[in-house]
Amino acid sequence: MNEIIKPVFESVLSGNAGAVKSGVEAALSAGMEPAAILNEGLIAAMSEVGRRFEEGEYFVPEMLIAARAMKEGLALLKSRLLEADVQPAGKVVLGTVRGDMHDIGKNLVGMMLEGAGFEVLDLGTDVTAEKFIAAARAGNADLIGLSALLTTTMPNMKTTIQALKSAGLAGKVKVIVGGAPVTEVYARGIGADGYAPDASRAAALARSLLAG
Ligand code: B1M
Repeated sequence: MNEIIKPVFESVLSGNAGAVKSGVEAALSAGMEPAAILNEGLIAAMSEVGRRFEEGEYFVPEMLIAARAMKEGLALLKSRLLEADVQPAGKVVLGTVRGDMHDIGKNLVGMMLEGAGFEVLDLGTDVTAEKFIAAARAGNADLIGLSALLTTTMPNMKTTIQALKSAGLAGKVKVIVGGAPVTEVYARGIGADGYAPDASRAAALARSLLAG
């Protein structure tokens, strides 16, 4: 890794938002391409954060702090990326399903997806199937992410997937699901395209589903 991008990478890992900002500014001043700063600095660091989380070296707080620091760098780069017409890895519509107000895990999933280069439209909590459909259509989404934390709201994932099918979006938009009570078997049973047990694996799953 070159000396220009190293401070960005390391500051994301340590969750130092100020240092991420100054590192991105320094890399831009040194003439580094915005897309390279994104890929080699921010995305590479978030993928390392994901690896450490999966291996039990990082926990939710470290992941949250790193993701927030990454967001500061991303905010600085956004206009430059648009000018350079750098395309996102994909467009994701994300939300917690109807009746469910839990959003901490869903927010973390959104941050990891952004860290992996996706454009994320977060619809918040208590999101109806109709809202998911309208947002996916309006935003030309590639993927929808459904989160649920309650056994009583999990069935609304199924309702949402059925409504997507009725709306003719099945096959055009992939659906991934997650949340503490959700399992791989449940996800398969309701017709989701994938399940991830945590935010890091949700980003990896989104990448693999949209890769081919
Ligand atoms: Co609630 N709550 N809560 N709660 N709450 C749980 C979920 C519960 C297990 C607590 C318990 O009883 N032990 C229980 C559910 C029981 C059940 O359904 N069987 C429960 C209950 C009952 C309730 C209320 C009904 C309580 C009441 O009012 N009587 C009520 C419901 C409100 C509603 O939603 N309509 C309620 C309310 C609340 C608060 C508002 C107080 C608060 C939410 C604050 C907020 O989110 N802004 C709250 C909290 C904080 C919790 C606990 C304690 C923590 C949840 C959390 O944030 N975890 C929770 C107990 C627990 O889980 N230990 C509990 C941290 C977060 C990082 O993890 O959300 O699992 P998690 O997300 C993970 C993965 O699941 C995954 O990645 C994340 C990060 O790695 N993931 C995805 C999540 N979404 C994903 C989507 C994906 C992929 C992966 O793809 C799209």
